[in-house]
Amino acid sequence: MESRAKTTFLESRLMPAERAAALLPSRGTIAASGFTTAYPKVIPAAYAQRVEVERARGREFAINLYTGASTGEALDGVLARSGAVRKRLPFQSTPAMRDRINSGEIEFVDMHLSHVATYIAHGILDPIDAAIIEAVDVTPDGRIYLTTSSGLSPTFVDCAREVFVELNEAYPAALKGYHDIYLPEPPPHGRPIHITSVDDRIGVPYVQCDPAKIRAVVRTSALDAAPDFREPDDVSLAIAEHVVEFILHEVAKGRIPPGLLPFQSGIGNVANAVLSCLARSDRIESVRMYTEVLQDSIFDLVDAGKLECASTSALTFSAAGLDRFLGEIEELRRTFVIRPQEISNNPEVIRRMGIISMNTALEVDIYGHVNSTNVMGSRMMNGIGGSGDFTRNAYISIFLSPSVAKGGAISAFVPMVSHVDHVEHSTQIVVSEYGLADLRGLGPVRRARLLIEKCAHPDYRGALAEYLDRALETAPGKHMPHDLGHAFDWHTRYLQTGTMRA
Ligand code: 0RQ
Repeated sequence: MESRAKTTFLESRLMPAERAAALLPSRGTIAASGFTTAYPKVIPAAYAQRVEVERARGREFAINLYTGASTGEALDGVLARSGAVRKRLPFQSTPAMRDRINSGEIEFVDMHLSHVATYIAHGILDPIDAAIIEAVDVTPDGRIYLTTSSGLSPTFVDCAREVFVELNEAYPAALKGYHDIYLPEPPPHGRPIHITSVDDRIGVPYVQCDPAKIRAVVRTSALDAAPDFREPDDVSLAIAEHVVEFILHEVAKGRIPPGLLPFQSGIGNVANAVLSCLARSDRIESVRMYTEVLQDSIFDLVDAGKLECASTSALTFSAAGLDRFLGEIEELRRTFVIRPQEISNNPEVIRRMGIISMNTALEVDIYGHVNSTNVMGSRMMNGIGGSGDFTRNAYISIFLSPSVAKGGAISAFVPMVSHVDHVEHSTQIVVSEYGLADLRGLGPVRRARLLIEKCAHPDYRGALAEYLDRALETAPGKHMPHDLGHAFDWHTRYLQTGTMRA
């Protein structure tokens, strides 16, 4: 009976990607699943083809594209190149999208990931005409079972006028049960979010949709473009070792309980190396993660028998990592939980659970302001993502950065950052391969001296100290002295000569 209902439901909705793409709007807002992984792939490709054909005939396309976080070439790449995207939010990392944002062709709204759902629900952002959601299953009563991320999909399904499902048959049905779908209640009388332990489940394993809104179901077996993680290099390993030493020091001081606090870890190779190092340390017995992305390094913790549980909004595995995950999908369900980003990045939960956040910076200034997004103050890299949600609310916020970039031509430690994402008030611990600066409880000038001594590359330390001394001499205020006429000399020198070195 149930299976007949399913067949009937699917028969009435199943169609090729081209037909589904033809039903999407040419103007308005398209929201898509995807938080590093689990973005739709075949409907966007068909839509991009349609855009090409119809634009040649003079039709105009202008869409806003919302997702949970970054996606891949199959969504951001093809749609950016199609010329249909006018506005993109809240995070991206695909070269084609990044280039068009930086050329001024696409308006990018770089947002805290925890804010997006509120902006949609309260009508601050344009309403969603169509949501395209990758799923492992969809039932006649409108239950949509998501694949490897949750992100904003529950909110998109809830708010969209129409829903398009990409039914991805590359994933086994055993993925069902990984998700814990629960959305915060609106203010002013919303109840607290009842997560007191990383592995608490408070919702249901599917996204409920009004079946009448499901306009199309398209079958696919296309996989996400898997990231490639490098073996940790010496710089990443040195950074990771400083972090582990610091955590153990805080435990010894009684500032972190012996069972540790849950960790959040950002994206990229350095973050991956830190988790691997936690797994290898014989002085760390168990780890809990309350984070937004899990990368391959989570398996180092699993193999070391140290992973108690991991809450995330996305599984972001390399091809080998995904194989391993699929091979152990039944056992890992006890350990992993995938949550909507309104929950994984929820400031109240992060603060209450005492998270230790670890994110990567592009550059840090002598007083601890952090730039995570805009290279040389203007060229967008990826976006702030969830780094602000975690940093601002963490019990301990850690920023990681190699001391130099581009073979030493750029110092990651500068007199004044060329763009600010995280202010000195939120930045507590800064780590480079040279050392760790604990900025907590220090005034600006002492912070500056410590950051220069512990974190800056030796080639740039002298020049940073000179800048600070000159600022102390010349600035009208000695609280956070700056030599404003020269604060950006290093950046302008790099732009003019290709190096920050004098
Ligand atoms: O460029 O590869 O062309 O040489 O930046 O740097 O060292 O590979 O580091 O991949 O971890 O990325 C901040 C971008 C770091 C990332 C950032 C150049 C460097 C290289 C990448 P090349 P690395 P990563 C959770 C948390 C914000 C969002 C966030 C990020 C490239 O971590 O997007 O934290 N963070 N989210 O050469 C110019 C500098 C530079 C520089 C490095 N000072 N100036 N270029 N580079 N420092 C996840 C989510 O929110 C979903």
